[in-house]
Amino acid sequence: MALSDHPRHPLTFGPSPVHPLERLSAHLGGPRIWAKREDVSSGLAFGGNKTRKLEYIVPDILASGADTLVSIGGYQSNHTRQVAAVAAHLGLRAVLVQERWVDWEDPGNDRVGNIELSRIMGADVRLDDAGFDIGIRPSWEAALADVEAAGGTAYPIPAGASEHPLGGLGFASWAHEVVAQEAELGVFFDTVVVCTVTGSTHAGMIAGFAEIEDAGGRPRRIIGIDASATLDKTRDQVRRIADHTAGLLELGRDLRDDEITVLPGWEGPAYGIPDASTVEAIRTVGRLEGVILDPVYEGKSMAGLIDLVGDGTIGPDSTVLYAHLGGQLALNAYSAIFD
Ligand code: 5PA
Repeated sequence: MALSDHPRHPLTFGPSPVHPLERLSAHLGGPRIWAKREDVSSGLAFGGNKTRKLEYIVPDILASGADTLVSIGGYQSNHTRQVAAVAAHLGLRAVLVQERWVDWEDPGNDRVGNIELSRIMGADVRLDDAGFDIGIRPSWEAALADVEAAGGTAYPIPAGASEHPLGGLGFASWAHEVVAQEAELGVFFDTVVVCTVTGSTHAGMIAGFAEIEDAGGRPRRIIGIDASATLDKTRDQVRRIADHTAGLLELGRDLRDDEITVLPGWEGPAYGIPDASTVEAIRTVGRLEGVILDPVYEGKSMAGLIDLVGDGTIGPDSTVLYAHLGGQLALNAYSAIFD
């Protein structure tokens, strides 16, 4: 089954925009840096990478006859906010387990930004004290059971929609979209930089670009920057989801180890906690480009990009595509950093 045989329910305006970051490129003094913007490609509560993943999951939701989406994330989860938006858009209910994934005492951490929007959109938000883990959680299983016990029909969406069997397809399709945009723009992105935590964004890209390469496309590097600070779990999850997604696309071969790169070094002291490099990357891109990054995900992947240019891993002749996956709403819960 090719990607185009998998049903897709559009939740975005169309292909996400791609544009050069001219002043950042000049500042770094070597490679040309471009961004592809998942943060501005949907009208559903500011969108982001989960909106794109959910495009391939909604047909299964609708076919299942479920009336309630049940998902999980941290207090400031972007994912659960996007699930709440998609539920509202489809006329379904959403139950969201929001765990204390981050030890971060900003006033309003459990009230502003993502969680505020989820509440506005009518989601049943349930706070839970458990800490960070990208795996399957008892609190989420309990919420699923609750919905069923109350006579509802639950549709489970795991953290980041990653362990969902169709979770990798959205970013396999992203890879094909990139190739079409390259043809229009007359560029070739030899390096893609992407933030990775629950893994299906990065994994979907790996599977999609493998398919493109096997069909005669030019090879390129997909560099995942870990923001989970639980590197081994994220690496395993990226590998597992990439293999599974490659199977859905009938790639017909195993993915090679060199196709899967998840780099540590910019995760900060823990998931959700920025370090000096995260904050510096956010300020740099804000001041040079007027483009906003967040301290949990995109600030960390941008810090990685900047350092990889600095140490020559990304060479001066490279043309780089930075995947901007959204996430800015969490900035509301990090006000103290920029006081
Ligand atoms: C997230 C995830 P993956 O989880 O697919 O690896 O994507 C990482 C990522 N950028 C990158 C942004 C803005 C993200 O929101 N967010 C999670 C959430 O609950 O919001 C799944 C963790």
